[in-house]
Amino acid sequence: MEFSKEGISNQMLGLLYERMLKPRMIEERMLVLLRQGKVSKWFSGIGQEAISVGVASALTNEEYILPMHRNLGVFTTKDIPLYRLFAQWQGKASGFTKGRDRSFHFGTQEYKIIGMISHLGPQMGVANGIALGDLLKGEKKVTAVFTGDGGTSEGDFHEALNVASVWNLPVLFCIENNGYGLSTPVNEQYACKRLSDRGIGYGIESYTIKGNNILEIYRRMKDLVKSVRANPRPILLEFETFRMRGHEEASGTKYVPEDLLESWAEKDPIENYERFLIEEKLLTEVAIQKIRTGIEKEISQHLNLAFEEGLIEVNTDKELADVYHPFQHEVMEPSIKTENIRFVDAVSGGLKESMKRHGNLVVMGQDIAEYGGVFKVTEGFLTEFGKERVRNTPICESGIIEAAMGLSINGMKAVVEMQFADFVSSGFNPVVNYLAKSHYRWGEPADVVIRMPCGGDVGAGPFHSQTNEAWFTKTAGLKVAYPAFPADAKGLLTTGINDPNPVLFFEHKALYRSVYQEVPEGYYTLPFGKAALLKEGSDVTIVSYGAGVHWALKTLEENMDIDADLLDLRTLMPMDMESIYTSVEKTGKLIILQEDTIFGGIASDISAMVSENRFEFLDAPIQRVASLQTPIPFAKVLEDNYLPKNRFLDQLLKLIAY
Ligand SMILES: Cc1ncc(C[n+]2csc(CCOP(=O)(O)OP(=O)(O)O)c2C)c(N)n1
Repeated sequence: MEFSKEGISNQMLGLLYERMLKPRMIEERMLVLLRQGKVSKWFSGIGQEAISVGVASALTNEEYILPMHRNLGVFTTKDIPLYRLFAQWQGKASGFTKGRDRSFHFGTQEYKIIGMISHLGPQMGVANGIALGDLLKGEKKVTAVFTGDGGTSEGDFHEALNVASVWNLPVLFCIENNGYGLSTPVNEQYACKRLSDRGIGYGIESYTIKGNNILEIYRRMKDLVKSVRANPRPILLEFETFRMRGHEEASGTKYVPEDLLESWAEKDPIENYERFLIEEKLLTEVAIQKIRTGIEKEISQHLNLAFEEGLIEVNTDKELADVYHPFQHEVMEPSIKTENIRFVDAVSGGLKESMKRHGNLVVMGQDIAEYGGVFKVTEGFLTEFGKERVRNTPICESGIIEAAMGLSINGMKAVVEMQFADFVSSGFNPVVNYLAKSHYRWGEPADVVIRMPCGGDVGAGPFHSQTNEAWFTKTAGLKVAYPAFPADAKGLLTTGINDPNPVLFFEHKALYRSVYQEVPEGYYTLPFGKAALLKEGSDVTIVSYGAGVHWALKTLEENMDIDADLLDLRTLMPMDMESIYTSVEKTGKLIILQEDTIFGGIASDISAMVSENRFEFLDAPIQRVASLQTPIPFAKVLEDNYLPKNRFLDQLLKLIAY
């Protein structure tokens, strides 16, 4: 292996050696502890240390780095106290996740390290968001993110490269090509010649670098980092290396040809570099021993600290409280001046008021800039707020939701418009796994609102009509709003944007242009978790939300003899169960009208909770009225048959007569 020390100080040459040696020695100790069952699952980075160390060493402490599961060297190079890492691996309180996640699945703003989620690929989209934040703030920084060769097959990788290229984001995408993804050799993972070739298709400058040569990596990284800070752009780097141990420690390397392991063993990044430093007279056997003893001592001391720490205390209240970032709703009273506007205008107004109020708010979505969005919610925004904050995106829901997460990590706020709520399925993973879980896992809120134009009765068929709120209400960590009226839509959207937690904001398309209301002008907020009692009566409680509220209202208007409480939930998570209980205590009968298909929806949970907690007040079985358990059909007659609105009156009358 050829080393050149040109341009690197002797002090740095020594430091790089120590920085590689430390993760190696920690891992050697870990292997023993793992066999004794004293630490959790382990993904070895032995043989790959030069990449973690070389990349991390080229960044400042103010620049974000997003490592993967084999990048212990990133954490140690950033000087995280070892006992905190050890405590993390033992699920103890001094770790980074209060025992809630394992291994390297954590981030720390203190060290500007943003850890992975198991799904690998989302890291790259998140890096884009962080880099975008830096660009918008005018900071000349780079963001570095890692992936394995296996991870390059995920859609997230391709979406991220494309977004970074289109937006010219200062991200260094670092592929560690280590020969295998679990047991799959690279020739079954991809068929291009080199992974760096993939950058070409995205118009990205790309390089393949020898991944076991610390000096080559460090020098190239220093140069590139300097250049990208001055001239922001993405760069794709493929580091050639090899995974010397099993995918994770328990699984071994039986499927790896012996000679391959042997040839890479000869290219060990630490042994070769050590030999070079000795030849250059920059290191002696005595000095090596001294360094080793120092690291050994540090490891032992910190391990003792971690072992001495007791097991984490279980406190259910704390577990539940940490799902969301604390948010104190600030009441901003509406103006007494009102205007008669449509639902869609109210959404637009709420968003516009929030854009004026939060200079760090960015809106992103397909066709939302010049075109104003397919429903024209952001019409005129581009002129008023500029192209940086009103961003057209490529068609890549995952990549953009991940970028929104990255913006949030970097102190910004983001609103993402799904063109249709149906398409959120293409961005499902980052919503339910990244945004929803980050606060519980490592205390990082996701200050993101996803706007969801949803719902049927518009003759748009199976992929433009779904009301998919139940995909999200069941996922801990998300908030879900579903207003039925313009004034609520405006005030709840502003609150959702103030709230640092991830919010799915459902906007029913059929209401956009059909429902008008006197809506307060200017900025105001409304609290989440408070249902609205739209009608008062004593015979029955009707609970609904979204378009269902309007179906129920119409039914009551056409049947004036029905004496019902009508509750509009307004937000589904949090849900105002107290108002439902209070009403049921009065009426003794409950019917829940939901547009979603009947199984596993909101109505089922409300029904279950009322049966469990107010059974003695009930005079009849709780009724759920919902859509047929089929996809949403296109033809009007079929859709009318699918939706519950024509079945509602019948079921309501039966309940009243029970
Ligand atoms: C979406 C997803 N699919 C599958 C897995 C299981 N898995 C975890 S790591 C891994 C291999 C990753 O290979 P690569 O990206 O090359 O990284 P390496 O482990 O080689 O460093 C697999 C298949 C996962 N974590 N996430």
